[in-house]
Amino acid sequence: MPTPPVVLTIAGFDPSSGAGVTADIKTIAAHGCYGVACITALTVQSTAGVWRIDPVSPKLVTETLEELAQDVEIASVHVGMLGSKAVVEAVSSFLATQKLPNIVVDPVIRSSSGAELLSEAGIRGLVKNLLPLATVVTPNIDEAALLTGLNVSNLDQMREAATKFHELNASGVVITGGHLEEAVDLLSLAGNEEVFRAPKQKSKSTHGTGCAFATSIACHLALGKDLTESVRLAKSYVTAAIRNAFPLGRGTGPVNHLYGMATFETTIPDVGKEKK
Ligand code: PXL
Repeated sequence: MPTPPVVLTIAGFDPSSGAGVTADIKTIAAHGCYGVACITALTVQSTAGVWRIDPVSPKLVTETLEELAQDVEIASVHVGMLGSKAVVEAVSSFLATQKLPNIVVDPVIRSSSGAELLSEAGIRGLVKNLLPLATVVTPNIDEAALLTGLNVSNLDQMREAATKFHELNASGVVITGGHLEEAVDLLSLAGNEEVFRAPKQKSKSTHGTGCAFATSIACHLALGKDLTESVRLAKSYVTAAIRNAFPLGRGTGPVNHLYGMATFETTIPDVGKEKK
């Protein structure tokens, strides 16, 4: 069996597995890659909302990342929720020293239910130290507005925000406008842009769409696709994961990360069967 590309996700833990590292590992497996993870924060949450956030110590984060980087060849990195300024700094200095390829930064600031997931100081650290290291940064329109200080609610404003992200030294930018009347995403890369349009999807199962999108981009980059193709394929993955979702919990349910997985059948059919 050939070794699949290894995708590293650096993100928080959502016990309901709609978002965060456990969701990311599902996404990575769904793409045929191998997932390794560094947890940045524990949260108490369910589909109903986020109730508590405990950041992991920056030292534990650094040690985890260094241990993984020494052991396996990392083909791409997904950075999700970081949870504290100290963890933003630990992750930034790790990535600055290691020079890993294909770094996808999802600037997680607030949960869809409105909980604050990163402080003002953490956001400043992310802009200063992490954006310049990103192959691509994937804010939704609210995060884009918060990070650039601009209004971002239509395509022209998304273009202005993308320019601002480039001024902040982000190499590629995808701004996702899934909440707009016509769902539109803008990819801006070295002076070129690509607009992805899709009909808006009405669904109660959208918890984790941002994590799934950014992680899917990281997987496609790891598999050797270019950025434009990776974004197109990631958008299609998330659309399918929403369409194939099942109801779960009282609140916003998870997307179905593993919609493409066949029912499990052992490939060694006679294991466990008694020989007569
Ligand atoms: O969707 C943003 C997000 C990312 N990561 C973790 C989360 C959330 C939202 O709740 O909990 C761990």
